[in-house]
Amino acid sequence: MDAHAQRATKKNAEKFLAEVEANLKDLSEEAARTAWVRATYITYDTSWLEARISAELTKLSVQYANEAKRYDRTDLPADMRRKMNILKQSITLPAPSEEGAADRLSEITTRLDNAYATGTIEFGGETVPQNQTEILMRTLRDPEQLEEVWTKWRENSKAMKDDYVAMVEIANEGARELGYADLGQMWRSNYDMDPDAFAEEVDRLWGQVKPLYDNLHCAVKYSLNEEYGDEVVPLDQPIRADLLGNMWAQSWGSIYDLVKPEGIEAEAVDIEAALKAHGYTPLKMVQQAESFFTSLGFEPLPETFYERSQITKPVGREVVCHASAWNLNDEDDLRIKMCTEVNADDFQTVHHELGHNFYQRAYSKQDYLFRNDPNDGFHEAIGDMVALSITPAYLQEIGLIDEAPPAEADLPILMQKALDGVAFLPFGLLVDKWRWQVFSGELQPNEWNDGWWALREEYQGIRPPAERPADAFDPGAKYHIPGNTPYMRYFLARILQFQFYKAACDQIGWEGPLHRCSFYGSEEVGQRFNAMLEKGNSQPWQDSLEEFTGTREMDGSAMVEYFRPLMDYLEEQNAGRNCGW
Ligand code: X8Z
Ligand code: ZN
Repeated sequence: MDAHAQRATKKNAEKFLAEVEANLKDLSEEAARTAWVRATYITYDTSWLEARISAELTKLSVQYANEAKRYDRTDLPADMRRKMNILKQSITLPAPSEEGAADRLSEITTRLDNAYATGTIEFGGETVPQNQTEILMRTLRDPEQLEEVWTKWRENSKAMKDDYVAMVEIANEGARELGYADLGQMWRSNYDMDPDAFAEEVDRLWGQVKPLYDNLHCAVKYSLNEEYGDEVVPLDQPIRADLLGNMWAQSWGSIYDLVKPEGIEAEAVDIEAALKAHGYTPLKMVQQAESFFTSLGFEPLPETFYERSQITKPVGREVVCHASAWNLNDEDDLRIKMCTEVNADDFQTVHHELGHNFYQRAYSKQDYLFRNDPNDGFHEAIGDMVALSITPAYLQEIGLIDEAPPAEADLPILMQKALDGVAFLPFGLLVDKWRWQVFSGELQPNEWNDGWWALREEYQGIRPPAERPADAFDPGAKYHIPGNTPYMRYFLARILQFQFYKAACDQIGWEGPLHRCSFYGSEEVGQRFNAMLEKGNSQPWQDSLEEFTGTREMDGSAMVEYFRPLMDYLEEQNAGRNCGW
């Protein structure tokens, strides 16, 4: 069809959308299968194939985005208008139409993703692959060794910088061609609200939960000071980033043993120990997570899920270990790709990933362009909302622990959860604050690393273990930067997860303290939840949120309520302390 010959009538818009949906469905299935093969078997050839098809998909998506603009002034029904908007807004990395740009862009992005996945460090006389470096950061306790692993992992990302510079230039040009000021503005445009209002919205949400973070930060700083002394953890400075039990200091659950509440005998449940004591394998962890969803009335995963998923790291070939969930054909070819180990983090992550899969299945009956979430925080919140129901009572019910801990264990349990969920908030917020500054040119390439650390200090109150070298590209040490996955979704998800959870607990008539609620086994919650999931991206997120929770606003107060007992305790502990940084 010669698009330019068509007049921008409603009838032509209908024809246009039908053609777009058919063609994108076809090409994206092929692209997804190619991407799967590359991510689970990284070679020169699989990378070549993926780069080629992803360039083709980018070109087609950009072409359709431009054609959609022709209907900007046509009077269209709401669903068609929404599809046009989706076409114009939803390309993560657009290329300009200039010959060769899309190909260059996808060569770069494939190379960046591979560089991250295949990065290694030399430590203790061994070559350690990416996913094992994460485990070292979780388990080592010697500050010198932690600094060594932390610093060596960031040697890998230095080499990514030139590619990243070129990528930003091309994708920004692509965004400008589509009518945006820069790529950051394009990303912020995808939330059923004005892009500037969205930036204010995330700051508002952060303001709601920041007191919780500040108190957690203070308590952790003092505990680490006790453990490591004034020299390693001076009380008047941000915390050293490598001491927090995580490669990026984004969630701190692994240092629970160092920072657990004092003077309380009861302990949080040691999930890793419980999994190991009960002979859990990675496969069994996935099946356990699946059974949570089926307890809500969701259909079991298809056989092919277990045949085709990558649940553990295969031997003898390079793969992308960073966890992800896929629907290869938009019907029922659901899979996860993980390098699962038996530990608490991965138990959380299998729930997270299955949340994606059950969501993908729920909206698969929508028209092609609506097969997504209405706000990218939703996708990330589903599995995490379910994981909040992993209470001691639930763990006892599934036989992972013999006895539920006494009520005094509430504080340690909340502390454990806060170390992951609350600690994550400023990190979730700042990754894209940094990218927004990079895309807008507010930060120039020679300022990128310092700009990164300025945000890390401002929001997280952390600092690098030593001054960073001039050629460092530390943001590249986090998967989502070379992987080009927008990150604000995880911040939103952290807020939404508690909102969804509180709504589900209200639906089952829960009257106890919020943090003890588990909606395991509630088909009523399952049905109402599924009703929201099925809608996919066919309506604004405000409508979907309202249908499930009764409110049209994202709101951090459910999270604040959940952690209220911990907040009271922390405020008491921190009274008179030198908090802040
Ligand atoms: O990337 C993920 C998921 C895949 S969508 C494993 N997450 C973020 C991260 O690891 O940085 C989940 C929590 C935040
Ligand atoms: Zn996810």
